[in-house]
Amino acid sequence: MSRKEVFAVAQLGAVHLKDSKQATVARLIEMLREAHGRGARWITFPELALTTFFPRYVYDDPADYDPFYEEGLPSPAMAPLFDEARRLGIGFYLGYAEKVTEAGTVRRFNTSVLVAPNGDILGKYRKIHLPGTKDPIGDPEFEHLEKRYFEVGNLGFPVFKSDAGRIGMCICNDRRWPETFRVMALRGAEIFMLGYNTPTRNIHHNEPVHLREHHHRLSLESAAYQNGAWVMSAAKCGSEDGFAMIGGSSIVAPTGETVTRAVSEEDEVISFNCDLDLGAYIRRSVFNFAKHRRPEHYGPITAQVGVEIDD
Ligand code: ING
Repeated sequence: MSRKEVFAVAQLGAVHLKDSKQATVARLIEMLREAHGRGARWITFPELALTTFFPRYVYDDPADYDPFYEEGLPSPAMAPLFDEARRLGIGFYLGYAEKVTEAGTVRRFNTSVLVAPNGDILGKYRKIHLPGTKDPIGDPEFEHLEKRYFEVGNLGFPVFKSDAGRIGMCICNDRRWPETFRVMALRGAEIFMLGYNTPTRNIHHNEPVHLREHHHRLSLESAAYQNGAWVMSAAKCGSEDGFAMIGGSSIVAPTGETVTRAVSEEDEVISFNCDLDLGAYIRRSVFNFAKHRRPEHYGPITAQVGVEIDD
């Protein structure tokens, strides 16, 4: 008897600087309701889903960028979404900018929260792989200042038990690093949920635009297959105040096949009736970690940060 469960992904179109959090949350709620209409019991929202992708701008004074953050869980802006999800009995992943005071210190993270269909908060993840720079590079087309506005996550890569199986979370750039998914798979994750904001123009170098989508898809399909897990990915996309970001929200099966994806760069719900046992044969055979992994030869992966040439 296979465990079938409808999962949805809510792709969010452009959120502009002038858009209020209330208006954006209303858009998320609309998509939540559409997902409910399709029989979904879980939905994945994007990274930093309540505001425009503000790390593209240079701010010096915290008073200028603090409005982009949320305090408290749920924060006042999030509360209507939490309430409606609980009313409809839908669990969700939500990405947001987290501001928290820990031991008297104000800390800021690029965070995602996982909430169960009954409204219980299952846990949080704080983004570990922060791309871009801390200081401006001086080109307004290419600023990507996540290292300026967020600390590296301090919660590791946790996996959460849910009534739909074990769920792991990550955020955007994390998906480019295979270590992200392997750690969660070693903790039993069967489903990965992630949101992303990926500029069409590469922040590192001027590569052909079609590669943005290719690398996004490649990263997810590899992660799904190599860990025998379902991958739900939700874009915030479109042109935010003239800054374009890729769409391509998707659901990827443990076989590594993208089974459905968004076709627009607007608000769009995609969904799929996922067989949660589909990955079992992969985890029992080709990627049977206990049978085939040889950690005694993997030392450099945790012992080193960068390349070390020893010849
Ligand atoms: N965005 C981009 C991402 O990793 C990026 C940043 C783009 C890094 C292209 C490297 C290449 O998809 C976020 N928010 O991480």
